[in-house]
Amino acid sequence: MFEALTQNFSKIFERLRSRGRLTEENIKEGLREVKIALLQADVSLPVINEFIKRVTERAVGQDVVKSISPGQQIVKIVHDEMIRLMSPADPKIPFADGEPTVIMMAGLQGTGKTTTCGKLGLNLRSKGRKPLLVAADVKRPAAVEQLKVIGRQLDIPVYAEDGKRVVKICKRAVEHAKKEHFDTVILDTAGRLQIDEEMMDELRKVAAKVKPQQIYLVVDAMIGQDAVNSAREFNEQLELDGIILTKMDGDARGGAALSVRAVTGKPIKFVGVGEKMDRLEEFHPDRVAGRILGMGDTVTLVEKAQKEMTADDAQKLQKKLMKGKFDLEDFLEQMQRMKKMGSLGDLLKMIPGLGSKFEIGEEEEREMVKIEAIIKSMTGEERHRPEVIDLSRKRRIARGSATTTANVNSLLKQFKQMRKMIKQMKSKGFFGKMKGMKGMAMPPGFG
Ligand SMILES: Nc1nc2c(ncn2[C@@H]2O[C@H](COP(=O)(O)OP(=O)(O)OP(=O)(O)O)[C@@H](O)[C@H]2O)c(=O)[nH]1
Ligand SMILES: [Mg+2]
Repeated sequence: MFEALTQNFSKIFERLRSRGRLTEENIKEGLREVKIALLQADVSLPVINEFIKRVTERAVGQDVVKSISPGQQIVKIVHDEMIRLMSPADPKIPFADGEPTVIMMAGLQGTGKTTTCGKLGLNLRSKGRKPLLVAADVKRPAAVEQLKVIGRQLDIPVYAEDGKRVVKICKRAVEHAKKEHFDTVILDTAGRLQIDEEMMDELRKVAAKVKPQQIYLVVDAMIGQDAVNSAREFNEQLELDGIILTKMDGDARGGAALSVRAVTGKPIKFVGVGEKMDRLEEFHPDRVAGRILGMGDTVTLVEKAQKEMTADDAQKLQKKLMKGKFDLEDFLEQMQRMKKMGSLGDLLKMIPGLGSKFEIGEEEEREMVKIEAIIKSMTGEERHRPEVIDLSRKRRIARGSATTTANVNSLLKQFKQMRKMIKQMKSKGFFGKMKGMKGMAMPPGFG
């Protein structure tokens, strides 16, 4: 998510950072570009205008802090304002005491309500709750079946009735939950293509009679501006407690995430990031802002890295990198560290300005297992000086690692590219900038 926006921001900030001093003129120019980037990401205009206004006020009125460049200062202001725009988000669900907590999903057709009921059920069960899913969408017979399939898949019970009276079904579902000791009841309601009176009326009735503790609006992030408009309408008709943004994994431009809180005043609770049942995440504005701006989730990364790597190790590594002495042995060592720290893909995404350029999925993770085997089949000399590896050595290494010479070739090629990249980064002063981050481990590919 947010790839395009992140790329735009990276470019804008690179330009701003490279200026030694910022004048009002180039602040203005930079912010004009910020505005265009936000428009392209489908953020609504009034939200953007307010945003730019606040950033300008803060940027112009601010004293120049000596230790950081004015460009960095602007990045920080934009970052802070972006967090403010999406805050507070509070992913916690206030559970009722001594009776089942009822959560109602509402939203337009096809936004992901039914899927999200399953996802949320799974999420809450992993936190020790005992959820019951309720088929309160009686408009389409297939809708009940869809929820049942999800329930079976997750092993979460589904309450369904044949009748058409939604309020009655929901009420009886809550009674059933009490009797069977379910502590969380999730209502899957019907969607419509457009917001119509009948649907709103039905939702209002359920809200009034069943009194859900939480009403969440499920919003499809892919439909951009329309998502924000429908959220506004729902918000006027129902007492919403929060918003769940779905399909943030697609080519969603992300604008909905930035506007929806400002427009409704309601917090984003969760985001759906895939069709699978475990693809639901809590929404944290600070992390999202960090990702959008390409500043990465530096704090998390540094914390994780510190657990695995002492400052001494980091310094040794950095020295090697600066001297261009990084070899396959170091590469292997880094890779093993990274593995301990979690998925490589997740970590790469956190690297400021770089993550978005490297997509690492399951396949690449498997690839890493291969790489490890290949390096382990090399002699010390080969690891230090890969250029000595000729065809017969390649064959031996391939045999030893149960791979092919093509695999060995591709690793050697990658390593060569990586060395080239390190050189480039060195000449751009990248490592100098990293000095402040002691204990920061560089992932493979970056050192
Ligand atoms: N990629 C992706 N797809 C999603 C996500 N959430 C839901 N979907 C897909 O969106 C489609 C519609 O999801 P449903 O859960 O059936 O939507 P609904 O709101 O219940 O639809 P109606 O009941 O017809 O109003 C399905 O194909 C889901 O797999 C998500 O976070 N990411
Ligand atoms: Mg549905």
